[in-house]
Amino acid sequence: MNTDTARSDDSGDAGDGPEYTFDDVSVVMGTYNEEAAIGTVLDDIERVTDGRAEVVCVDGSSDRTPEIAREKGAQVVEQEPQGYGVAVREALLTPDRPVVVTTDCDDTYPMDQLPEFLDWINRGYDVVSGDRLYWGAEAMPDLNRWGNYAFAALTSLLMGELVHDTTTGMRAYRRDVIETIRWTENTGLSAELLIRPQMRGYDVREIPIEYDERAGETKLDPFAGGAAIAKSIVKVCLDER
Ligand SMILES: Nc1nc2c(ncn2[C@@H]2O[C@H](COP(=O)(O)OP(=O)(O)O)[C@@H](O)[C@H]2O)c(=O)[nH]1
Ligand SMILES: [Mg+2]
Repeated sequence: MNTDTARSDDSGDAGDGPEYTFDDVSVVMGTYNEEAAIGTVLDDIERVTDGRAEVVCVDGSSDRTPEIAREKGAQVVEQEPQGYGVAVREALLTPDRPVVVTTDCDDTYPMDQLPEFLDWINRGYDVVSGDRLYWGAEAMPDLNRWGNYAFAALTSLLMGELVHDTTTGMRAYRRDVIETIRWTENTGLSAELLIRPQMRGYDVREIPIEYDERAGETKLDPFAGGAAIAKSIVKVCLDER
């Protein structure tokens, strides 16, 4: 995996694949009572992609989140709330555009960096992963930040390769990566979505991203969720060996 921006083989484009634009991109997310954030998140995507990226929300809300999403032009797939990974897996598999970007619907992730994610896909990468910890993630609660450092260390140890942020919610994927691999995890899906492609030899790249304070309440219990993620990391790494 590679995070430095000055690698010589990154300078040109990949040459072979097509050059994707936002007409080829779906931005997808699970949404669960995100009334406080969804308007801003969808407006940001619209502004940054000139309204060209398609948006898919897999929604389990009991508040006005799905109405707001539809008003703003997103495709809403209704689903009983069953956890992060169940929603995000459905969200990843719903669109058919060649590039899929995941985000949380909580206004923490920088939609302004969508062009950078697309750029790295166009340079030939299969997975582009937003590294929240690179700039320190001061807006993240301390417990989450230390947990995320620990998850990255555990993953690096088990994979035998350095990874800086295993549990980030903002990534771009080529569609064939999503469709080729069978996904098994729920709370740990974000880690699985990085580990399996990396251990199967896909070209994975981390890029530094900004991380903002959350709008609205977190849907993840830090202790139960953290334990589930650690378990997924161990299971998936052993599985891929
Ligand atoms: N549809 C659906 N979305 C969910 C569920 N659990 C979490 N989400 C969404 O997944 C994203 C990540 O959850 P979040 O609370 O931000 O987790 P955190 O970033 O770890 O604090 C958010 O957009 C949530 O609304 C669920 O059970 N169903
Ligand atoms: Mg979040």
